[in-house]
Amino acid sequence: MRSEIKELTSGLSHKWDKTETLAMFEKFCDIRYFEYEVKKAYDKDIIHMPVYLSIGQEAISSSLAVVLKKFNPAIFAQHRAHGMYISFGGNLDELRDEILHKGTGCAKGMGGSASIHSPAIRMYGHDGLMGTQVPIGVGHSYSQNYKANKKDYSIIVMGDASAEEDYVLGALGYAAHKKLPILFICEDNNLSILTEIKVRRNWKIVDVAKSFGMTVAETVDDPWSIMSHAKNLSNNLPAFLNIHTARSVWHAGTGSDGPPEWDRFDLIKKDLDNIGLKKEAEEIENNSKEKMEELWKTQL
Ligand SMILES: Cc1ncc(C[n+]2csc(CCOP(=O)(O)OP(=O)(O)O)c2C)c(N)n1
Ligand SMILES: [Mg+2]
Repeated sequence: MRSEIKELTSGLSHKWDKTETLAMFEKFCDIRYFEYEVKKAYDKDIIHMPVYLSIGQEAISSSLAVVLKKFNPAIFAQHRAHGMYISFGGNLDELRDEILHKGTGCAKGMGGSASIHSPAIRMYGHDGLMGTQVPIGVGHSYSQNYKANKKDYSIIVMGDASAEEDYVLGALGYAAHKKLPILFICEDNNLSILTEIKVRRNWKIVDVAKSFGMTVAETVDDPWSIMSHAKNLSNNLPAFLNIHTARSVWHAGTGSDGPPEWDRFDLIKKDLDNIGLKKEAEEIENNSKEKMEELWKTQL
């Protein structure tokens, strides 16, 4: 079970600009259909390293990109990072090739699914140790911002388990102390591989970030809520946003233990229908599916 969630949808969809809403949905579809193709390739034994899929969690990166891409932020994500790369405009051929370990991949085929790296979009690949992207990203931000009047934004993404690492907590404190322009995101799927939060800790990461003096917020992965929070928090950095989400597949690989507690894809489509965007949404989804099938066609 995921952590206790009271409201699955925010009711904010009708308040958002329709162009931004559709841009978010397009990114969401691109991640989902890209990863369905990864699943096909993995299940055919074409990929010989672990893959870390974001299926179920796509609303996080797709919503953040719509609101924050304009800042051209440096991005430090962790092992589950295809979504951030796709949402922030990473080259899709290079992502496919990285997952296939080809020299034409975005990390020259040496990182694989867990280390998606692209200087072109200011995204720095993960090294495999949970949470290290947090102190590294904070150090990067300090190096970019220590001179007066300089503002170079960063987004640092961690999982709910990585948030427990001691070096993450120290880095959060330092970022708060130095008032660095960083938005910290916790993709809270309630799981460390298979272990739920309730057996790992009895404290909340937002309480820790708040105690350091950061602005904090917590939400479920409704995209309109994420976009609203990201917009507000980006005026008040450093800030920490914890997002409850539901991963559909195993920690690594493509297996599943049955349907997740909720599938954000279905919930968003209902909202899009309610605000009169059903036709546009269907067209976007079909295009995205075709685009990703075409992208992988020669490899499968
Ligand atoms: C320091 C360290 N300890 C343990 C591991 C093994 N490990 C890899 S991912 C993972 C769980 C990560 O959970 P979370 O940060 O919540 O991200 P999620 O996989 O849920 O997206 C663990 C225990 C590791 N890579 N690094
Ligand atoms: Mg987790």
